[in-house]
Amino acid sequence: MSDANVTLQRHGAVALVTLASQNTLNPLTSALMTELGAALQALDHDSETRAIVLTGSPRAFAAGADIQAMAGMTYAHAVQDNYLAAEWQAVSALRKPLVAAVRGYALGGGCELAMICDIVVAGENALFGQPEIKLGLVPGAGGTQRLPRAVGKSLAMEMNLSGEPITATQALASGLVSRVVADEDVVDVALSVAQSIARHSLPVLLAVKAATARAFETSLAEGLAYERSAFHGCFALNDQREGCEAFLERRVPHFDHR
Ligand code: DAK
Repeated sequence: MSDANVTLQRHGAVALVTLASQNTLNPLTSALMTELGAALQALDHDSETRAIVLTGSPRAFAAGADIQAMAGMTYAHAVQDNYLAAEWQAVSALRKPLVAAVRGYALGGGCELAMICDIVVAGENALFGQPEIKLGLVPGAGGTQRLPRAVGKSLAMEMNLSGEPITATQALASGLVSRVVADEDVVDVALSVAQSIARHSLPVLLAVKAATARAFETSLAEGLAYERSAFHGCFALNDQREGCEAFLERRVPHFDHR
């Protein structure tokens, strides 16, 4: 697949999806989000793909939703069309592990898109922010919800209320990203993180992602019950037998993803 806004490269069981709009700031237009959602949903259904890396340009992961389109928006239009909801739903519904490789700006919807990803690898010059307040807007895709869960109340409030971005170093210290590396290494490091994930059993990867995501959705007791049920469910898999036997036989497991 290759089109105007999103490109796809395959690296074995890992797919590299790149936001590549003509404007290297990657404004998240409806067209771009629709293409991205379609690309990710196709990969979610592709049995050869077990992990996905999402990146942007060296200048920007993404500078947020399309301000040009929002400038003329009315409340009636936004609410009747459920503006941007469907495009973003397709991305956040992804079941396979998604690693963000962030270089440059990750602002507004760009920061929120990174937060939808399961793991974020950042370049040393990356900037994360929710500048919507400067546009007279409330963040619309997780800035008020995922951000406080990721970085805590005080920093999230500061970012959302001031609109000022934080550096990659601050993002690492606050837990928004898992690694900071040289800008030129970001995609390779994210690919290598994704490769280390993609060597595992696909149904178990899906279960681990779903169970870990539950931690942000539910009470501890309900989350633990969900996890226990997922754990018990693994005993229905060939891959559980193979994984345990391979350990005891001191060999590398050969998962058949069933
Ligand atoms: N949209 C449209 N165009 C953009 C843009 C954006 N977000 N960001 C930059 N551009 C355009 C600029 O207008 C400029 O266009 P020309 O004048 O060349 O035609 C070109 O890109 C280059 O931008 P600059 O000249 O500003 O470049 P600089 O290097 O000086 O500055 C910057 C880079 C990234 C710091 C700056 O461009 C900037 O501050 N951009 C805006 C960032 C921003 O405010 N982002 C938040 C947008 S609100 C939702 C889902 C998502 C959202 C909401 C709801 N639902 C699911 C309901 C998301 C909302 C947002 O993200």
